[in-house]
Amino acid sequence: MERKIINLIKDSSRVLIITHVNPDGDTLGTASALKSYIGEKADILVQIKDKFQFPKMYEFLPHIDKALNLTNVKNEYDLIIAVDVASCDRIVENARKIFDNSKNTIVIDHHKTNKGYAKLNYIKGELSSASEVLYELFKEVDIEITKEIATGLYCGILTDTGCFKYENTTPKTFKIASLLAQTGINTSQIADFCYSNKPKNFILFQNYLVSNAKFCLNDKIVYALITKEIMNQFSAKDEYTEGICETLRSIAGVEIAFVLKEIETGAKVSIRTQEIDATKITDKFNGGGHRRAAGCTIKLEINEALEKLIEQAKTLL
Ligand SMILES: [Mn+2]
Repeated sequence: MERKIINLIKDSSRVLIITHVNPDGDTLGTASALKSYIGEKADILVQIKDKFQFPKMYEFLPHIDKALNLTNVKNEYDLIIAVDVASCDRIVENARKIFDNSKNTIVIDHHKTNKGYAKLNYIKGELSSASEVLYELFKEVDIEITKEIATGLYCGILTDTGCFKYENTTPKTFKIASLLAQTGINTSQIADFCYSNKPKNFILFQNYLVSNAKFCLNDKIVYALITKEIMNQFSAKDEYTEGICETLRSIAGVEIAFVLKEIETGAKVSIRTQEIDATKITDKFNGGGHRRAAGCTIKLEINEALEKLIEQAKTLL
C-alpha cells in the first residue's frame, strides 16, 4: 500500500494536497510536510468557509504562505491527496468537484469514522494525528525525514495531542516526536508559534469568560455563556472560544463543564467532562463527539438551553 501511494505520487505530474475546511494544525502540518516531500509539482489547497479566518499561528509552516484557496484553485491536477479530512463533506464547493472528477485520489487520515472515500485510502484510526500517519507512511518506504518535513509533522502531532496530553498520545507518539526532534527542528519555537502567539483580545475575552463562569451542584458543574454582546465587546472571532471549556474542566472537583455560545438558531454547546460520558448528554440533543469532549446545537434561547443541559447532567451525576 505504502509503495503504491509513493509510486502514484511519482507518476503524477500535478498533485493537489487538500486540507479540511477551516483547517487546524494537524491538517496544515501534514499538508506542509507532504508538499516538502513532493516538491514543485504539488500545491496545497486551504479551504476557509463562513466567518472562519486562517489561523495565523500556522503561518510559520513551510509552503503554507503559497497555499491556494477556494477561489483560485483550478482543475489541473491528476492526483488529489486529502490529509486529515474525515469525510468528503469536509471538501467543499469547487474543490469537491475537482476531487470527485479526479482520476486518482488518496486519503491520508487518522479519524476512526473515516469510511475511505478515495481510490487509495491510508487510514490509521489508532494514531494520534494525520501527521503520525504520514510519518508511518514515509518510514515504511524509507523516505528521509528532513528538517523541513519534520517541522510540519511535529506541528500536527503537537496540536492534535494537545501537547502530548490527550488520550491519543501513545508511547509510539513520543518515539516519533523524539525522532522528529533529532532532525534539528526547534521544538520549543514551534510550540511558541502554536500556543504563545495569541491576539490580546483573545486572552482578555477568555479571561472574562472564565472569571464570569458560574458553578452549580456543589461546584460539580461549571458553565460559561457567550452572548453576541460579549462577542462584540471583545471583537471576538469564532476561534477565540477555543480552549475555554478545557480550562473550566481543569478546575478540581468539576465533573462537567459547559460552554454555550449564542448563534442565530439557538445555542452552540461544548461539553468537557471528567468521568461522565459526555455523549450521554449530547445524544439527547442530536450531538456527538468523544467520551470526554462532545458538542451539540440546541434550538433554544441560550438560558433555556442551559436549563435543559443541567437537567440532563443531573441525571448522570
Ligand atoms: Mn487530525
